[in-house]
Amino acid sequence: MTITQPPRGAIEACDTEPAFPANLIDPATLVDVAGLVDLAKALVAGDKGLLAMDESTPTCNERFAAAGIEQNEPARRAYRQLLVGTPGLCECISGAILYDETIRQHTSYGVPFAQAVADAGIIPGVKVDIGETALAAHPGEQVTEGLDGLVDRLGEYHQMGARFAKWRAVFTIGNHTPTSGCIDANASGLARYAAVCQQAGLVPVVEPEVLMAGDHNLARCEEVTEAVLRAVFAHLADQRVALEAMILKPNMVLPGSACPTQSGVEEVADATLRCLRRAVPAAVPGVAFLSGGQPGQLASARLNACNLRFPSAPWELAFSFARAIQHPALEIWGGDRANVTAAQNALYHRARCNQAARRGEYRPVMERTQRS
Ligand code: 5MM
Repeated sequence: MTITQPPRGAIEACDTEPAFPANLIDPATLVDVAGLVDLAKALVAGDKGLLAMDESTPTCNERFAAAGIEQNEPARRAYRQLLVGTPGLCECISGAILYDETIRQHTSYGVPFAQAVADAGIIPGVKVDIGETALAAHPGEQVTEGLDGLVDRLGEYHQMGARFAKWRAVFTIGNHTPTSGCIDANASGLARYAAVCQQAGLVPVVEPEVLMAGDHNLARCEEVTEAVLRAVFAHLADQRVALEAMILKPNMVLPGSACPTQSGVEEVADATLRCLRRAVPAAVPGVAFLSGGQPGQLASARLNACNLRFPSAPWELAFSFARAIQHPALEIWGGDRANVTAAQNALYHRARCNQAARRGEYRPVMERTQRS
């Protein structure tokens, strides 16, 4: 589909701008919207999900240190090669999100990482934000950076083989947070990133994460998540982002990790879907949840409940987990080459469990059957 622009006067005369996809893309930067729509659909098709393996170097090192693994570039490369080389991974995983360091690396066989991902039957993607910084005049709140030079970086990533991108913004629940200033600044950043991505021919994965840290209850998380998502979609509309050609990567609606009342999986699924229905347009093809520090089995059970209880949701309800899918594999590997196969089997197992959860067919008994 090629989008052409109506005469400029036609747009300027409008009091309210028509929503995408009505002829709003500048002819100087014609975008193959149909290609992006197909790609976005492919990322959430069937019962597959995304593998988030885009931990920044500090985060990766932190997780390596906790598992007693050396923290250096060869170790990070070896671990990412282990993940990508997992036999059969493409049965459950449609796309893998790489980090800047990884997409610039080659495997030990000399293959560029994005190529290795594609060779494994998985669509390569890349995290393109450069992390969070303190938001001025908003104590305790952060804003995500990375818009400067983004057009050039996206061109480079596309040449390296990336076909989608990811940008994460974080929101902390406190007595007086998140503030409207923090929500607005981050929603604006997410929307500007998404528009630039589509212009560069990459599908944007838009990740507004309301953090689980805190003692707030489920209702408070629902209230905040809804406010954040409403702001994000208002900014996406302002920036003329094609909703059909993006993926939303939100948190599930959960009580804070320190909340004395922890809700059941059905309650979490109901709150999550109520929130999404209120704030996420049906044009978005897929919602790929982050795990946010949930234990792997619980994340699978909650994703399962979402799919089981809402089979006719307008969006695919998928996953884009990092910790909840990688954690057992990382622990088993421990930096030792002798453990690679066992670690890959653990990764494959969690991927299979989440694949079953996509169909509403995950059962705790599945945890007892793992290939060896
Ligand atoms: C929330 O983090 C994303 C999903 O991971 P979980 O499933 O573990 O919550 C993840 O893609 C994250 O954005 C990357 O790990 C990068 O995080 P850092 O902190 O390294 O930028």
